[in-house]
Amino acid sequence: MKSIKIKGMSCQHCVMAVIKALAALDGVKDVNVDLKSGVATYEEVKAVALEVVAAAVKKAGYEVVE
Ligand SMILES: [Cu+2]
Repeated sequence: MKSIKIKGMSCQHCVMAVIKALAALDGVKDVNVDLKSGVATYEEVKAVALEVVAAAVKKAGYEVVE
């Protein structure tokens, strides 16, 4: 399981936007986002570069910090 920290989420709408953005990536599944900690976790069906994940998060309006 992969784990990333995301900055900028403030409500459940943000959580859904991030989940949607990550779930749309080829190779990513089982996305979970915890609003309180800002941590997103997901499983990789195949290798997905962190830059690709970060770009998707950024496109949704948020930022990967770790
Ligand atoms: Cu929000």
